[in-house]
Amino acid sequence: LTKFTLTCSAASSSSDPLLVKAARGDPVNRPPAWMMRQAGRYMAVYRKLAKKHPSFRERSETTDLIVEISLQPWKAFRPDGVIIFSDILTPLPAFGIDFDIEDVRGPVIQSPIRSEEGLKVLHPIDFDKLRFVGDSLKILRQEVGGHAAVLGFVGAPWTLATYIVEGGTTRTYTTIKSMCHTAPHILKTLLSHLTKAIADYIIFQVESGAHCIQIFDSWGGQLPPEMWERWSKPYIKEIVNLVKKKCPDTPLVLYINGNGGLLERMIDTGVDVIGLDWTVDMADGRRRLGSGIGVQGNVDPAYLFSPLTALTEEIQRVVRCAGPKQHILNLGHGVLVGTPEEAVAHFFEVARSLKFDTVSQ
Ligand code: 1CP
Repeated sequence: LTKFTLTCSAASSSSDPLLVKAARGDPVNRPPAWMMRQAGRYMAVYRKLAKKHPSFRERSETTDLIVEISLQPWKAFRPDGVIIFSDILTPLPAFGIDFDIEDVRGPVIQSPIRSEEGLKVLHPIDFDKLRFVGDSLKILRQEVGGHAAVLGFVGAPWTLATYIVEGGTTRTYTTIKSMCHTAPHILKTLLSHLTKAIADYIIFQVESGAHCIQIFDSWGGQLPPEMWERWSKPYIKEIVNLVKKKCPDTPLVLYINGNGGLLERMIDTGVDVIGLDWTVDMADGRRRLGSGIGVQGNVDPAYLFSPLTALTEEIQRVVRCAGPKQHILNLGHGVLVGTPEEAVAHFFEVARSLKFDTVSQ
């Protein structure tokens, strides 16, 4: 408990990593940069390791492998944020739901929850089953030694529920969307359970060493905005409330894929930074969100396949539009498979070379 108070309530200090300063809105002389899915299949070292350890669950649930994979982009590109190699589904077995990740199909949940009976498997989150996450974050914090922020992450209740109800990836979300009308109480019970478990899981990650947490509501943008207000936002808001009570200084970033229709509605979730996907113009995003909140993003991941001069210009344009305050430079979604590693290296070189007094005129 003592350790918890120490790590969670540390007030901001000048030794905080650049990314933490920017996320809080403190002055910085360039935007910190990291990439969603910066560890993964576009890297040759990752593909080599994945051949040796073909099970995704093994790769993402073994401390040594988690640390090694998380550090692969850190060693190669020196990003300002080192995200733990994990998945939004990783905590599910710790509260009663088993899953697998198959090579072609992606995430698979053998027993989707769609009924009162199905809810019976749920139990409070058991952190004994997630020791590899806590241990990895502790080691990552030592390994990057304050030179970068260690990033933890979670899935938002709605996004996790899409997998738990549909049984895997979906294009149409028809089962879960119809459940909003045919079995609202079952969906609400599931979302409430996820809310408590995910809030506890964030606090666990912060206690273990995460400087900053990203909440992925990746499929929140699949809901009509009015439905997002009812079926996703209240649960995110509750998570933010619960976490901010215990860890008031830990910045929270909220990312929704396809959030052009939701931006204004995201502001009062209470998060510190809003991730923009690449379909929103950064200048429009800033204008719509106002000055009280940070932004992250939003270079189109496809720019990493373009000539490096075009990539450089686009990074500079995005940074100019975002302005010097409270911006974390990132892509508008994850790095694509097949992305040249030279382009990723270039992205980070350009990021490090930026100076607000020269690019922001
Ligand atoms: O081994 C592999 O390469 C399998 C692909 C893969 C990887 C690399 C999966 C399966 N998960 C991951 C790791 C992962 N997942 C990270 C790594 C940390 C990093 O370097 O950024 C992160 C942040 C995630 C988060 C995640 N998983 C999200 C939210 C982010 C987003 O892309 O919007 C989602 C939606 C998932 C589910 C998931 N896991 C894996 C896949 C292929 C998917 C998406 C499937 C779908 O489209 O429904």
